[in-house]
Amino acid sequence: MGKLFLGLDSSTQSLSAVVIDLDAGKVVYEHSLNFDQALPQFKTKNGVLPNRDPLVKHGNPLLWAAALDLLFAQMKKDKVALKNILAVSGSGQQHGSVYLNEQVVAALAALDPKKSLVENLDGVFARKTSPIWMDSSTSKECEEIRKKLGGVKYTASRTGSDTFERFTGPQIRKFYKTESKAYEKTAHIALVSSFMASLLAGKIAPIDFGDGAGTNLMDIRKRNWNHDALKATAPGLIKKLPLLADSGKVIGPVSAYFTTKYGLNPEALATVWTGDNPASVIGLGLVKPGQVAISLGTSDTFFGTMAQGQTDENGEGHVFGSPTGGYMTLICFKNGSLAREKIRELYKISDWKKFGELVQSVPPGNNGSIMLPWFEAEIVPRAKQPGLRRFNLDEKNIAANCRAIFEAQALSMRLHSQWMGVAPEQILATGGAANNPQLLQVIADVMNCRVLRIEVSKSAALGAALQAAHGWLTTASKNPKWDKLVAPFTKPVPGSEVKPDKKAAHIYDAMLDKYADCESEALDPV
Ligand code: XUL
Repeated sequence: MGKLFLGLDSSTQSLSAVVIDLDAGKVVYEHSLNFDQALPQFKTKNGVLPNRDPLVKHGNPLLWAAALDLLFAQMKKDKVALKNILAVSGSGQQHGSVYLNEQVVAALAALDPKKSLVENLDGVFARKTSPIWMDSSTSKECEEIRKKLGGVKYTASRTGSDTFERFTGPQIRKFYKTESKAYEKTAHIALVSSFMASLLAGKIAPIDFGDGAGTNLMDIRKRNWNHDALKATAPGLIKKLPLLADSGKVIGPVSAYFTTKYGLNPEALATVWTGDNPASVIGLGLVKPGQVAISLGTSDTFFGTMAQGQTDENGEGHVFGSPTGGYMTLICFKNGSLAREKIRELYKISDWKKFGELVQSVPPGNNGSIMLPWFEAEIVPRAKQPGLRRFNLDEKNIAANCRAIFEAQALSMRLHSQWMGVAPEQILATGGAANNPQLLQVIADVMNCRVLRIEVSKSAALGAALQAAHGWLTTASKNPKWDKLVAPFTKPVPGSEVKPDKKAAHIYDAMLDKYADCESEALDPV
């Protein structure tokens, strides 16, 4: 058996574990625990507590702690070699916040293995529930903070993103405004990631630069809490926030709670956690500037790595610290598979193979036809009015409409990633729609670079395990290299490479401006 590392991912709906054998370059264990099913007493639906206000989405931090107990019990039952794990790291759903009172420090230091984590945490919360990333109830607070910071451009260039409803700063501001007594009693504010790391370390854990950048409170370049942003958010905030640190940095040995109760190696190191997106960047092997991946799911997400922290002055994209030390970007297009499926339904096309044939029957550039497939209000670009828009595109021409949606999605990706100043050498595609060869071909042609498919089932938990390995090796003065570390775990699917067609790429170079004009016209009609 080689060196074993454990990565955990506390996501919206589940807690997952991945154990890697670093020397064998293999994942040796994976397990996911679904919150609704495993812990029905918390009454969540898809991990979220019911609320009368559809904009309010909260989770329960005790549920996350209970899940940690259950997952360790499961690993023990599954005979995972917990006594050989050298370090543990993790990732959490980004932006979610946990509000703790001053009793938490003593409670964490004395976690009693005879009790459950839930019992151990009795009385430590200053707020019973945690707003999570799906919450969109803070538009007013976003406006207030943005205004105090001097507008979209300044907010984005300073904190890495414009203010967003789900980001922690606006959420903290709403808590301060609506429950000021409880805010005063809050001694420590944690993110989901740092809360879970605190349980494992038995002490308040730092927030890393990846997840810290999802708060609208951290200076993206200086990597410290930004005084102006703190002041614009709520009084006395600096005292309530933990230190910022590199993800994977060793906090100390794991709490005796886990060694006594589950047989985890007493010398195992607990390290700083990060957000699920920064962890996925590692789990997909994006460790060098210029590397890009796209996740083609319900929404399409574009992840890229950058050496410098350029920010998007339009305030659409996000810049987070990357666990490898540089920066990563996240651009989320809401109308991904959601929109592709809508077009398929609209034209009653039996399957994706047929859809692909229709796409191929029309030449690249679609004879000048353009579509904006914003079935749902779009995030990038910020289009508040949903709707399908066609430009020089005949509604009745089925094949042209099929080609138009693929081209629109790829052109939008190219247009809205330009601020990064990164011309990708290759793009890794993951998610359900990455199985669609025609979609990958259009992306390769529009982006003018090769596209390869990668299949990693739990990219965040895998990234967390690799982060644990990196932290442990660094502490052992082994000077680990990220590219070597991730390589065996992040190989693209053999034979999946799609090469750009030079002629098509030329056509799309010319089409980009036209596409941008269509967007401008739709967003700001004259
Ligand atoms: C990123 C975001 C989501 C969550 C999902 O900004 O809000 O991707 O991290 O867990």
